[in-house]
Amino acid sequence: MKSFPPSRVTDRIRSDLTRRFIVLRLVQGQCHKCSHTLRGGLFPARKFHPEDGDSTAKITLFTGEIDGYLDLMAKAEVSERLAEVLRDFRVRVVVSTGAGVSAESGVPTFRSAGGLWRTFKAETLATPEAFAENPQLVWEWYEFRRAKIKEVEPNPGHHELVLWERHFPNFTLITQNIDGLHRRAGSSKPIELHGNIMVSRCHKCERRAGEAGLGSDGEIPRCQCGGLLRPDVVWFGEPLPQRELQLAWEASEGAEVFISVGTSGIVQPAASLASVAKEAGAFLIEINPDETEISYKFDETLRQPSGIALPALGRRLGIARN
Ligand code: BJW
Ligand code: ZN
Repeated sequence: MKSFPPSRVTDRIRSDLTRRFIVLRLVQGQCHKCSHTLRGGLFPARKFHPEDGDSTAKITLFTGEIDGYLDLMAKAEVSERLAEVLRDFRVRVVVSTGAGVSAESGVPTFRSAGGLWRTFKAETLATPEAFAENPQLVWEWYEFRRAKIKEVEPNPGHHELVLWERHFPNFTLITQNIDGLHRRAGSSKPIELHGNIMVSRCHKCERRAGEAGLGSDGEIPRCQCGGLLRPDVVWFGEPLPQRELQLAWEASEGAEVFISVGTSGIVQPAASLASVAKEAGAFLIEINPDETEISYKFDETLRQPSGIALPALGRRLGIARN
């Protein structure tokens, strides 16, 4: 990674901040406003001062040493074969995303360092049994996560996939994510396999109830049938929504290129989609900074964060920028 003097970085960053996304790799820095010190890692710029509405001002508030600016410098090291396949805009492309694609927006993953399941126990929070046992605790946890998700913005990975949807007429986006960031970025019809955290549904009659929240006294909202509402997400041991699963399965069977982005590939049945595509003869790509349990299935891997790899691949393929 090449280092730029901060002044040069600042000019580049300012131009991208107007597009409201950027990821900085920080060695160490201190916010001159609140003196908060940050060390190492990838940070969305808005994380520094989310309350500051003027995004172009944010970088000047930050007086840290910046070790390069990842987005503009990233190269997509893909084979000629892949570039060739994707150069035909009529190719059938399926992109399947997991928590990693939202990591650069500041949404924690489940199983990587800092992931939710490293701190919280899945079985006490994300199972129907947990809800039956302690609906209050489950609701509070989801309220907390909903609030966090509302604070964040889609990142360059999400934005790039919107460009891909416009570029490839045969494009399907499948996601395990419940954060709705693909839709917020502008993807028109992501297949949400595990539901959406912003929506609630009745645990008794299954009726959807849009967005609901705990009452001011902490009371759990109820459906008109009297049943408790719950988040409209898929917990362990529950079936995936039938229509979404069928659409995802069919798209994977018909894929010529299947790109798995930011998923550990552990959770079924979503993890099987790559195999479905492979058996149907698709070319498989994995985008993930780390090796996964299913990495061996892929024809090519890009070991980069998705907010870097996807735009770099898009540029390499000549996909129109806006
Ligand atoms: C980056 C990055 C960057 C970081 N850029 N990348 C034994 C064998 C096989 C199956 C089972 C089994 N025992 C039980 C099962 C079934 C179970 C399952 O698969 N369990 C496994 C854990 C073993 N599956 C189910 O129960 C499913 N239902 C089912 O099977 O139903 C059958 C049925 C049929 C009929 C009737 C009844 C039942 C349901 C699964 C639901 C999963 N739900 C969750 C929670 C959603 C709600 C919530 O958020 O609270 O979904 S769990 C959690 O995992 C969430 C995610 O969508 C899902 C997948 O996680 P994901 O996206 O892969 O995240 P991570 O954290 O694992 O990985 C992130 C990756 O990103 C890492 O690789 C990083 O390296 C990478 N990364 N930064 C790119 N910047
Ligand atoms: Zn009901």
